[in-house]
Amino acid sequence: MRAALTRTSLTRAPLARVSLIRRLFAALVALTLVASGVSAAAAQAVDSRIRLDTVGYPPARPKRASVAARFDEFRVRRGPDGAVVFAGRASAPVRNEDTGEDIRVADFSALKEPGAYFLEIPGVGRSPAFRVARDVYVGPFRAAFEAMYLWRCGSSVSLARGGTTYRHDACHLGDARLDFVGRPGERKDATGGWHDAGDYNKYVVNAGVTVGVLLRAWEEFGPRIAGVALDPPNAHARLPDFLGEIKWETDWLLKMQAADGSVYHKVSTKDFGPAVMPEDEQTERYFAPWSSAATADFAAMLASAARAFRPYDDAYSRRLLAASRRAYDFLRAHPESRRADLAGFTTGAYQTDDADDRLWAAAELWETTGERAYLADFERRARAFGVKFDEDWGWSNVKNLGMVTYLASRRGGRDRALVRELRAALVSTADRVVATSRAHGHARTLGTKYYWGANGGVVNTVVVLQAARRVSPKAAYDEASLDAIHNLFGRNPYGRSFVTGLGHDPPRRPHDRRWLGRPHLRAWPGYLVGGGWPKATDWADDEENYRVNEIAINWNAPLVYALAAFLEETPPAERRRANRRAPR
Ligand code: 9MR
Ligand code: 9MR
Ligand code: ZN
Repeated sequence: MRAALTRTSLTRAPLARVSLIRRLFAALVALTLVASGVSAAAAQAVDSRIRLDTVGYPPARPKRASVAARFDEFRVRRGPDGAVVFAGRASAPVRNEDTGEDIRVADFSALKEPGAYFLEIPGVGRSPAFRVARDVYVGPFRAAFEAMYLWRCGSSVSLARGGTTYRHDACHLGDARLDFVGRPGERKDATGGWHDAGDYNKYVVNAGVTVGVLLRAWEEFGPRIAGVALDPPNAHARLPDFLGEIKWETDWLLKMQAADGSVYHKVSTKDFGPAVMPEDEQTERYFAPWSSAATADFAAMLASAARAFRPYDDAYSRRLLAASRRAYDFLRAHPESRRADLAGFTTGAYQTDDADDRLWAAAELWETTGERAYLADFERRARAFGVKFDEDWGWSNVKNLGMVTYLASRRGGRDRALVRELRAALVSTADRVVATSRAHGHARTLGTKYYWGANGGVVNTVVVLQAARRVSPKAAYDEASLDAIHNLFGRNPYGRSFVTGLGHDPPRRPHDRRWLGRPHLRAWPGYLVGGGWPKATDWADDEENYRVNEIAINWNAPLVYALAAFLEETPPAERRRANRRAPR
């Protein structure tokens, strides 16, 4: 395996390779174990009671499996030859409320040698194969981020992975009509951007948290991200690939602003459309009236993007900042929270009060411009919120993004007392996440909270944990961050990965119109599904069940963020190699 870790495996999606290696590997394991006298039945049965990260672990980090069965001893065997490389004992049982199971932990953190392995527990079975490698999350990072490209609207997309080409033709080139915004019969250009989810509509509020989290990843882990070659490479090579993809969204966002500075809430069909490829959706799509949350999120995203793009494209950066300021000025003249009038629509609503969105906008505009009026606005709003961070947050609550930007700032002029209080609030929030994760049978950072899209919430906790690590560098914050990833890749009640194309037995039928109702079409790779709710065990890999098995941009973005945080496990020399692009 080590020898196979060449530039190619670091830079190209390892999906094909991994599945081929897995198959070879499974065959080998079976043969070797039979030959060495291990009972074939015990050796071959992957048992879903043994739950671990089926993608794998960075060598130096903790490694734990949750086992929903009674056992005393476990072994770790090396994939290729079946050799026992580690043996350990079960922890005392903990009650897992989610599933009503007693969970015992198998801790194999001491195993640090890179390789491919599986756990074997006499009397229970074996785990799926997993890797230990410094670059273990490079491929998943690429897949989760390239999934954003595959969501592009307004152009054709095409990506070859694992012997399959995922493609569609240019779609929704008529976006969009202005009938609901006072100009019946007229049309204005709103092409581009990413589809929201399993539906093809485009919602500014949900773009907000998505772009916000992706730009946080860039701000915090930019140099590491830049070391990973991504598809598609930025066409003009003026931008890092990562920013090139984000520009696809910000270009669209610029088209969502009205002349008065307000921002339209969405572009959408009136009702959810049929299960056809995007280019075959022929129903008219409309601008929806403005909302103050969309306008504030727009101001926040574009101010943040102006910072990210400044070193590469100053003119574009200035254009983004000017649009952001116009949105903010509009909001100052309209201080009340205003929901969009969505009377004409039955598609996604994304309605939310705007106090957190306005706070976020003020923080980003201040960080980008250094102007005191934005700072004063942010600080007043932060106090009004009671100086707090939230463990659980998302599209309807983005104040963490503003708070994190303010705390991470190197600008002078901040209110020292507020900085101190916010730091303390951040650390205590992160400590609660750590405690929650430690008390949970599957080390889930959201504990026993389940709701629509909660898998996205699990990785959103990583943004808080990483911010806390910068204030107070405790190992526990990285550990809990990794626990969030491990939970989504298989340390969960199913022992399965929740991300298409990655890890063991991933979702094959998420709710998405690109393959819905056409069972011969394979689900596209790199997508995180929403997950079971109201109970942990309510997930089903059922394409009709959009409540638990849809995919969405705001769930993939924090997955990208979390994986980006651990690209650091790739040492600099390998990162430099990864920088050189391998042939397609
Ligand atoms: O497919 C839609 C999905 O993208 C949304 O998240 C979901 C909830 O808003 O709604 C789905 O559309 C369903 C609609 O609400 C009711 N009729 C069946 C649709 C699923 O095909
Ligand atoms: O993620 C959204 C979730 O918080 C809401 O409870 C749910 C119902 O309103 O809608 C989810 O968002 C969907 C959106 O409305 C339409 N596109 C698909 C989104 C993910 O299911
Ligand atoms: Zn489209």
